[in-house]
Amino acid sequence: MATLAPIATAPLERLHDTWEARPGLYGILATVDHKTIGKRYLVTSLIFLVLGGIEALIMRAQLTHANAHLLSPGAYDQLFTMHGITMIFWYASPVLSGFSNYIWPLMLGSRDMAYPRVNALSYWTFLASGIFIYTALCIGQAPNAGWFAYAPMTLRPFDPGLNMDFYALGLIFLTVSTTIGAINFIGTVMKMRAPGMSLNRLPIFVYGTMTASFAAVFSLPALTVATTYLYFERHFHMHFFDAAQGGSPLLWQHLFWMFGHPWVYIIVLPAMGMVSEMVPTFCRRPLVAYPYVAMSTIATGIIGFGVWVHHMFATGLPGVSMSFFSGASIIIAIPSAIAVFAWIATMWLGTPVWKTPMMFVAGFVVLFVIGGVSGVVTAAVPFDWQVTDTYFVVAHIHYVLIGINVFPVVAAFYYWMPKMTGRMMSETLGKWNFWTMFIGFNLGFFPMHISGLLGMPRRVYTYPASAGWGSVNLITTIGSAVFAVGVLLFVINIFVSLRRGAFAGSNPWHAGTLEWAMESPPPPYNFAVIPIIRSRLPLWEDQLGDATPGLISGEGHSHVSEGVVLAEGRETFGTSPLEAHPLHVLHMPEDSMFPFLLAVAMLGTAYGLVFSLWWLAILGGVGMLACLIGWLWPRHLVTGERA
Ligand code: HEM
Ligand SMILES: [Cu+2]
Repeated sequence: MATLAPIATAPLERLHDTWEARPGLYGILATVDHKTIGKRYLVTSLIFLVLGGIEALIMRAQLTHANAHLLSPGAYDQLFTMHGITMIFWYASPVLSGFSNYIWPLMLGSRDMAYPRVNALSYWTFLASGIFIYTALCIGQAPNAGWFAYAPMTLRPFDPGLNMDFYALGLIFLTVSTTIGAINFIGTVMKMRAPGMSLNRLPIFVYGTMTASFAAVFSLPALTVATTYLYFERHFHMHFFDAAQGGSPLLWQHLFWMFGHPWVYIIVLPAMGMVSEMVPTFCRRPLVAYPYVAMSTIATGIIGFGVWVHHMFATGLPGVSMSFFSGASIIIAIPSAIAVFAWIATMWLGTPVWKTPMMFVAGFVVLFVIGGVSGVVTAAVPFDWQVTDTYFVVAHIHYVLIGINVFPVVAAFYYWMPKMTGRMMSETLGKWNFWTMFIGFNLGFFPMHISGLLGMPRRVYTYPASAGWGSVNLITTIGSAVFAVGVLLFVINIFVSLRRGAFAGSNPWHAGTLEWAMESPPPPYNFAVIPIIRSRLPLWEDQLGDATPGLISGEGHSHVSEGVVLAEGRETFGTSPLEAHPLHVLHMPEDSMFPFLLAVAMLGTAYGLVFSLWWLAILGGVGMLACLIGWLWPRHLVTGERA
């Protein structure tokens, strides 16, 4: 197996000095290291997962039995909305960005992302927008119209507090982070791959995040437009959504779901990609049908733009358009099914090793199938009319979101944490973790299908005893509590492994992809020499020989320990988009305070706008401008840099 051969120490020290962040506060705030940023993303989004989970448990406590009085209707509204937006926007997508940020350059054989400062800005704006939205909860004026915030409910006459102003501005703020993050991923995949890592040698995880990033760039503008309209309508009496004044409430729904459905794929495709990395490792064979899985990832991303109206079947649209969108929604299951068959075939043909990540992956496949089936049936218009806005849909979204996002994410923590920290997570605790989460989840969420079919509407703070929904709800609450214990075990396992986990070494799972080539945790410069790639699984070439996928006879093998050192300042290769031919040596930027300061200024503006403190908004705006000027100011080349 290829490992790093010792190279002369002098360049290593130089590399270390150039790439390491400065100690102290400056280093903390100014670092642009993708590994640090990735870890911050992961920790912050886990905190949001816990916050959203606490909100969920409070709701479940209220719903345990009929006529409960733990929460007022207004408080319940704020809780389900905060729970929904926290999970969807501040947990599910950022946690995947965290993994991609950390893993991508290692997997691609690069020393950083394409735009390291933009990367830092995307983290700081993510954090700042989260602080902003939780300010609303702290002052008791959290968003309260559901995560998709339908007009006209959200307009001033019906919702006069600051609640929906926080929603509109918070999402615009977060969109900045997500958009620039996505552009960074696209730039990275196009330019920053190790020489020889052609498109047919890219890991599926990279395909997943890449597709999600394109989808984000094309779908987020619809959300920005919708939320900007909402803010303008609420503050400046414009009438985008007010039917009485010639606006249209349906305009909100179209804009929101044009963004909203692609977003669903944004928070599942990278997770499916992570599964496609773990399955081969634990089944000890390359992924079956790699090209089809790669293509199906892209196909899902594209078809995902043509199904949004399935969220609007109950709005009275013409039958023809409904049948079109119903058909598209059924068709989109096909590419997902291709991926499922590929994983099952890989397990079938390989020899699965049942480590904790693999158990979560197998659990994910089961939940994915259940969530997929409840999705396909709701794509049929008459069935949707029966179950829309009932707990059947709540069951469906949780099977999809927890099944396709949370389970793979937990698997990925078990899988990649050893790379990030140098220590293994406990397998014993891991098994407990898996079974409590899996059993708790199914116990809690499967019965929601039944309460939905029994007619229980979503977003109700309580129900009468005569409705007959008491026992299903009791079971649901118990299951949710068991699931929460599972999440707690997971968090405990993280902390335990940080202190006492066994040392991981460079490649504890004997995986085949490049991120396992260097020691764990990786040095600040990632690779001592820039690797040269000749197959899809560079670290398995010794075992698989000529059967390694992506190997072309006559081209030779991958080199991980020999290659170009590039140690004159922060340097890495820029390569061509298709074949990854080395084109030029890229000079990567130094650390900078401007991304952090820019995010602080944006936070100021957001507070100014929400509280109508115009002086603060203007001050923030001036601050932003100043930061941008500082950021873009032409620098003189310092010693060691090359033009
Ligand atoms: C312990 C785990 C969880 C529990 C017990 C839970 C429970 C709930 C409950 C009780 C509701 C409100 C139902 C209603 O009144 O209509 C809800 C809504 C929702 N949940 Fe969860 N949830 C959990 C985890 C998650 C996760 C991980 C995600 C996403 C990644 C998520 C996404 C949503 C969404 C999008 C809604 C809809 C909010 C809305 O109606 O606007 N949930 N959940
Ligand atoms: Cu959808």
